[in-house]
Amino acid sequence: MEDLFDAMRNSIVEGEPEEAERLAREALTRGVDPMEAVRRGFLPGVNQVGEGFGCGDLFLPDLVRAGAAMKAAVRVLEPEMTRRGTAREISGRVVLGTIKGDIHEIGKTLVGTLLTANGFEVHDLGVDVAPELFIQKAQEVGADLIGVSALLTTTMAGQRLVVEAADKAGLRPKVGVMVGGAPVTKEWAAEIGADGFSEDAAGAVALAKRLMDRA
Ligand code: B1M
Repeated sequence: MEDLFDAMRNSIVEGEPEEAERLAREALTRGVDPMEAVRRGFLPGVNQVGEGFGCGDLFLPDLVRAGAAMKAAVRVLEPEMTRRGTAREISGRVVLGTIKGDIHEIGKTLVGTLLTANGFEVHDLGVDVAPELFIQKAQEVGADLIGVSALLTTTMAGQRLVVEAADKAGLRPKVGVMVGGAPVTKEWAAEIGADGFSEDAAGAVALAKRLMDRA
C-alpha cells in the first residue's frame, strides 16, 4: 500500500490530475478508506508543494497544478466518503463557505463532504463568499451552524466579520459559528468570539456534533 500512497503524493507534486484521478479510483477498487487515501497519499503531496511554494522553490503554476490534481482526486473519493457515512437522520443544518477574497476550496469541500457523510445537511456557498451571504443563507435555510473556511492570513479577518454579522442579525447563540483553515488557530477563534475551531475535517464533524449537543 505504501507504493500507492507514494504514487498519490507524486501525482500531486507533479501536478497530474488524470494520474491523481486514476490512483483515487485504484484506491477505491483496492478497498482503501477514502479518508486514508487523502491523509496518507494526497495530502502529503499538497503539503510538500505548499512548503516548496512557501520557501520560493516552487511557483504559482505549481500550486495551480497541485490544486487541480487534489481536486480531481477528491472528486473521485467524495461519493465513497458520503456512502460510508452511517447517520440517517439529519444531525443539523450547516451553511459552509470559504470567506471573501479567498478561493481555496479543497479543505472546505472536504469538511462539507464529511459533515454530509455524518448526517448534516450542508449548504455549500462555494468560495469568495461575502459575510452577509453566510447570514442570508443561514436565515433562509434555518441553519444551526455556519462554517467559515480561510486559507490566507489576509482573509482570516473576514471570519470575524461573519461572527459580528451573526451577532448583529440576532442569530447567535442559537446558530453557532465554526472556523477553520490552515492559518486558523484556537486562539484566533477565541479572539474573534467564534463558537469553535477545528484543524481538520474529522475534527470539524466532532465540533459540529458538540455544538449541536450544546443547543
Ligand atoms: Co494557495 N496558499 N494561494 N493556492 N495554497 C496556501 C494556503 C499557502 C499556505 C502556500 C504557501 O505559501 N506555503 C499560502 C498562504 C500563506 C498565508 O497567507 N499564510 C498561499 C498563497 C500565498 C496563495 C496565493 C496568494 C498565491 C498567489 O497568488 N501569489 C493565492 C491566493 C488566491 C486567493 O485565494 N485569493 C493562492 C492560490 C492557490 C491556488 C488557487 C493555486 C490553489 C487552490 C486551488 C483550489 O482550492 N481549487 C492553492 C493551493 C492548492 C494551496 C496549498 C498548496 C494547498 C491548499 C489545500 O488545498 N490544502 C496551500 C499550502 C498548504 O496548505 N499546505 C496554499 C489541502 C486541504 C485538504 O487542506 O485547505 O488546509 P486545507 O483544509 C483542511 C484544514 O485546514 C481544515 O480541514 C481541511 C481538511 O483537513 N479546514 C477546516 C479547512 N477549512 C475548514 C473549516 C472548518 C474546519 C476545518 O470549519 C468551518
